Amino acid sequence: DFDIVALGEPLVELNQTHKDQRQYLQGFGGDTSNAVIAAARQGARCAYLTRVGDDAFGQQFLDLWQAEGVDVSGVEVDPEAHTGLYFVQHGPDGHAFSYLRRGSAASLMTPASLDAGLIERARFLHVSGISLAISTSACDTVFAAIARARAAGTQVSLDSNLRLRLWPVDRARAVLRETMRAADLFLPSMDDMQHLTGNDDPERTLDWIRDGGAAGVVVLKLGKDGSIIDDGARRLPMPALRVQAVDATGAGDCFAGSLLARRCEGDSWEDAVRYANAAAALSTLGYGAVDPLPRAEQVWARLKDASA
Ligand code: KDG
Repeated sequence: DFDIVALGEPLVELNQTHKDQRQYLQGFGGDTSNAVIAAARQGARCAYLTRVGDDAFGQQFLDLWQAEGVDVSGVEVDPEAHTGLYFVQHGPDGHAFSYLRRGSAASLMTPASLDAGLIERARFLHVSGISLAISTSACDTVFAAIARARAAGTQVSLDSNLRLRLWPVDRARAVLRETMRAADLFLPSMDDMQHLTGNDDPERTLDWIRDGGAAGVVVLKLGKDGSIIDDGARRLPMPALRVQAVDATGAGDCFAGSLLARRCEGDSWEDAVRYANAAAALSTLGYGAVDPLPRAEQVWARLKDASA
């Protein structure tokens, strides 16, 4: 059985590590893949549901997940399509992504080929705004996965991960609103919500989410200002850990995966969020979404320093 099964698209990462040069470091990305690897590094038993191309990058991902202890029995290999790719560029306003992913294997996922049995054997199903945005058949696949999770008593976790390159804002708002109603845990970022609601006030944003019918636990991510836990009864601000970030790519995914992993260990929301804040901060200390994801020992050491 599994703690966490995630569903979405892995993307090969080419990360500009020298600002003025045309040098890119190859790594791995894809928000839900990052999250599931982060969770595995915290000790959770994980599986990933996706489709990769029958190409060198698809094979690299299969090797990566297996090396990280992530179950790949639900990963399809598509002989006709490619594994998606993205570039990370760094500038004064942080990082920006460019994608080469249209028609990718993952975007061709369908409900019919989904290995839903894995979802029924898990505590959490984790999906994101990107899983919903990449194509209509992928969106249908996410809805089918959520239906299977709910029927089986598997909790549904949703990260907003809004990418406006992938879908128009009105569609994103409608689909994410529908999906957050089905989620036991909703993980929106303040930046994403600002695009969806037009306001930048955390309290009003949480009201919008509740008024929209979200009934589960909501953790609103405020970047360097930490996060707010709204468990339906109260709202609890949680401070962030201060670090000198090098590359924040994948920090939100590390937060999601670490939070789920700690919930599976029995942590309270408060303890799990404190841990996930520390893990996410540590994940920004190196380039790339996956390579700098911390392991449990590093997170505990950082938490110990912070409380000393
Ligand atoms: O959260 C980081 C991801 O956004 C990155 O790894 C690439 O999945 C990605 C995407 O679609 O933006």
